[in-house]
Amino acid sequence: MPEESIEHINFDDLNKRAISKPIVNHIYTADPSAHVFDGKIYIYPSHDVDAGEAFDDLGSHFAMEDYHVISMDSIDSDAVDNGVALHVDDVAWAKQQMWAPDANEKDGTYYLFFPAKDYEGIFRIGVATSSSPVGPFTPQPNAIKDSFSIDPAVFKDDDGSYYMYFGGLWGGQLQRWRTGTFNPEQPESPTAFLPNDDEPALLPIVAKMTDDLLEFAEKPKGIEIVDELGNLLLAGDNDRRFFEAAWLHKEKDKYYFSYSTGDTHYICYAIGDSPYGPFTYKGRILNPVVGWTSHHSVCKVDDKTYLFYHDSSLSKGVTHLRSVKIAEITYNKDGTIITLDPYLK
Ligand code: FUB
Repeated sequence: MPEESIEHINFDDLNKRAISKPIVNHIYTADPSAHVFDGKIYIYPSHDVDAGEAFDDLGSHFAMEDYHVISMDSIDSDAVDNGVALHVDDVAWAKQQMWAPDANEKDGTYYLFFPAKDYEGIFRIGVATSSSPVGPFTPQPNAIKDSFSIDPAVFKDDDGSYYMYFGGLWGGQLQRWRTGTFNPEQPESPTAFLPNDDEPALLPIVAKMTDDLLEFAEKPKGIEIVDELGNLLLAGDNDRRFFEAAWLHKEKDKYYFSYSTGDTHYICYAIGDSPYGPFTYKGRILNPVVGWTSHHSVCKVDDKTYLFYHDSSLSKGVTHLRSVKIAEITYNKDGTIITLDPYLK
């Protein structure tokens, strides 16, 4: 739901119609990446704060400094805030903007993957490790070599391989890497360097991880999202093209790549047969929420599948003060997902 329309919203009424409530309300949380480790639910969100930065289209108002891990014994139980898991001051290469993270586990070690701007103002992706899923996490001294842009999501495939999906337009800087190196020119607008509307949209990125999950095992490459005819989605197809918030999950041997369309505020998905794609666009998982951004994860808990998402209802529409929510999602027999409306009509 675009920012300009929030002044007309009656938040008391909206919150009554919301399909879910914030899982915590003592802090603002966003961009939830959910996993089940050892039978317990762990949510790795951004920790939203008001740092006094003005709203702009580069997302300068998202000036987050640390991460808290939220845990839940079951989908119906209270959510527990486990305190600061990692702070930007403890990451040697990172200067600011601890944006949407993810985590995963391998051989008893927990890995937190996070984007932040380095001292040159370039978004990179880092890794921090812990023996506990709730941290505290110890960061690597450097960002992942050849990493760029934002919103890492790390998927473990059934064969034990791990893949990182990432990328984000505008403030996420993906468009500044079109030539393979960072375009250092100061853009006058966040849309500078984007393809024309009739050109293929920028692709989200994937890279297989090394065995120790600390680096990319291969050069990152683009993931194709195509329409029903097999044509790449176009840059001007704002209702369907990738913007940010990559996530991958598997259902009945099919790979589901889901993402936010950014300026049109949908969470969409596309289905493929390989973790590298191509993925065929199938539809929407979530219609627009209150607040400019929409960001999610999909996680199976017991035998049900849940969408972890956020909105800005608790802050009464403040774009950078969001709250994580959870809603069940269901599949049709053909594997398509039934679209959720975040607020009942
Ligand atoms: O939280 C900061 C940014 O907002 C995330 O990285 C994007 O996905 C959007 O949710």
